[in-house]
Amino acid sequence: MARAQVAIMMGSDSDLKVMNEAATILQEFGVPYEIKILSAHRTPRQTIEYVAAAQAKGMRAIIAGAGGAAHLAGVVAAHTLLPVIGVPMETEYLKGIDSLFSTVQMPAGIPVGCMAIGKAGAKNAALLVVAMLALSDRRLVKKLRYYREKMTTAVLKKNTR
Ligand code: RP5
Repeated sequence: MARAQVAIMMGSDSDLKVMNEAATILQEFGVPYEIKILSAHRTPRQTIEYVAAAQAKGMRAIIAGAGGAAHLAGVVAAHTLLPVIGVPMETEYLKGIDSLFSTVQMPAGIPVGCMAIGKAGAKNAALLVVAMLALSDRRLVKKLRYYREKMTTAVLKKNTR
């Protein structure tokens, strides 16, 4: 099996259903990935150890989904030079606004790219990683172009009904 290029991390297995959207996109584009459930507060040591080793293992980017006081992406970003993209999870009481603000409001110096709340964010996180990898991979450029063409066709088709 090819070495993983992307780590899809999440704070809890309750995030898995949403974060699987990112996995599906990476699969579609043939980008090898690894899924890790590690929490910034429940497994702090293991989270840092995993992230610190990621670049040397050949990872090129990390996607981190978390909900509530969602500090996973920020903690991850603090322990690696790899680009980190955060996905705020929808939550029961504050509907993900808590996760969004926690993820997006990183103080200057340690960037986290923040996507939309929930499934759209998870999908787009993977598509953004694909676009980053496509900078040095023509095969991915072609696939991205095809992906967008398919979307365009699907929308236009709805007008012919
Ligand atoms: C965060 O707390 C996780 O990312 C999850 O979104 C949220 C709730 O976790 P569980 O209580 O469902 O495990 O750390």
